[in-house]
Amino acid sequence: MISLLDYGAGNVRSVRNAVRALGFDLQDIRGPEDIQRADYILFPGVGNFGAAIEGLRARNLLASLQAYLQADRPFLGICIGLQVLFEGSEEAPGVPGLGLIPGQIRRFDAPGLSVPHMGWNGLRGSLPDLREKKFYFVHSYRAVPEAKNRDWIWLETDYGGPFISAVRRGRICALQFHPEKSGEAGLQLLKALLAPEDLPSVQPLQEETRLAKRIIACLDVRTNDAGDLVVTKGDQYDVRESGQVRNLGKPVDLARRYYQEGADEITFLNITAFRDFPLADQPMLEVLRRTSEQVFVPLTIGGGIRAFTDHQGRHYSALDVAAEYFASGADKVSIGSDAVRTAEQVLAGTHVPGRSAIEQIAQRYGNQAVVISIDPRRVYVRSPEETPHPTIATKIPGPAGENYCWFQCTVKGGREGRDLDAIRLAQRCEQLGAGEILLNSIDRDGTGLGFDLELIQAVRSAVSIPVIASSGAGRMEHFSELFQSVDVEAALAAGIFHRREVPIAAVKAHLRDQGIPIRP
Ligand code: 1PR
Repeated sequence: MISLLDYGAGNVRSVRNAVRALGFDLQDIRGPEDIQRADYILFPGVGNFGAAIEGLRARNLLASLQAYLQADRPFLGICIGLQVLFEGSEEAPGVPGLGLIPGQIRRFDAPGLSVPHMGWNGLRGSLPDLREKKFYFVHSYRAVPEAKNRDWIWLETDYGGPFISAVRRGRICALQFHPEKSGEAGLQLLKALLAPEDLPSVQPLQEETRLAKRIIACLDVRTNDAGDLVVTKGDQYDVRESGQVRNLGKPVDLARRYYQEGADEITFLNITAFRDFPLADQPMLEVLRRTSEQVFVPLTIGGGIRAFTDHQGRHYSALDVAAEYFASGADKVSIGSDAVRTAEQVLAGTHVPGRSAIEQIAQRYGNQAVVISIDPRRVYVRSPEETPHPTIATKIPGPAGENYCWFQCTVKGGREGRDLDAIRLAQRCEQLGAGEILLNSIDRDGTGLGFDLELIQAVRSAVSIPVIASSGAGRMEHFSELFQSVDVEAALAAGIFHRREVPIAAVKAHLRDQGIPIRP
């Protein structure tokens, strides 16, 4: 029996699903007496160090957890569940940690490094059968190996220098990465840790680990004219063919297929949620719940994340909407139209600090949980002086031979262009606390002509958070061309996978042949 310590932040549904899928029984810790009685405590954490400690304090669990750990009773921490074992964190100055392990948690700070460290990386000092495997990390702060914590270090990983990716001593173990989101390799490791007698001994490895480039499968979801929720796919955002919404399959089935084929992440975009209130969309929430029971890689959901007042005058904040998505199994939410509105307010000087969806969700669930989905379209000009927006000199001339363009933000699924460019949108959102950019291109979407490398380079060099390049993949060479020319963290594609033109495994094999790090 595993006792789950849920202090009320983030998505613990995935951990529950993974532990149950492995055949263990789970019970929730509700008070200090449950800690005293526990045989094995599992402490998953996402979000913020300070919130985790405060959550333990508010539930009166701090002292009993410390006593449990001091007595060396079986414990597995995940992510923040590792960090709280240390003395403190730069993320929450002045908030003492549990103090079991000497040292402070520090922010990644190497120059030029994208933060958060998000994606699939290796483990050094690894278990022998995990040698080739990669595991899913998502964090901005990390434990640093030092002489005083050396006897706790189990595994290390490299990202702008080495950091501690797992600690282990006696019966206490904690992982910085998410085994519950790390596919089959993660499930195997989780199983071994929850039944420690099965755990093989450690064989040190010396090689440097590398963060893999992620391949993300995207499912645009909407209700078709018959009222069924279907995966669809547009050409330059037009999803109708002969008047009908294109139906490419059922969302849960497709997500499971992509997981089995090796997708590193799955993204659902509820593409008409800007019209309807997403919490009224119970089938979409059900899709998320059922997917998270079967798919053990990160899930992102976007569409309709904004404040809303329903027919009865009841008000829902964007945080309420996001909370429902997280509770249904999402690891990240993606914000489109509302991010544009917020950035416009920031630029107009009318933004009230702390009020935006980006800030509120990042504050509660952590920056890594907030993705900004940008839907830009090229606007051509003859010279940079023709527009106040930042332009690029382009090698893809416009319809009248123009050699400059800017990237106009759109809202409502590309239906409405705004007086704001993608670069400034990305920068403002990063400042407000977004953790990642999903960069689409209306010009390239569904065309199979390859990614818009000029757009991607322009945004990549304007922000320091991870960037997912999207739209236009038509051949596997488009992925290698992307990663060889722009230092983005991930590539997202839809049509090429839905139409079974190129399997995900073939894209990965091609990238590996080109020397690009991927998760096998
Ligand atoms: O504005 O917060 O409600 O979010 C709406 C979300 O829905 C946004 O993320 C927006 O990108 C998305 N969306 C809205 N309308 C459409 C549409 O297609 N009509 N889909 C749409 C956007 C674009 C990509 C696509 C890639 C790859 N889909 O996600 O999957 O372009 O396609 P490809 O590989 O086939 O070229 P809000």
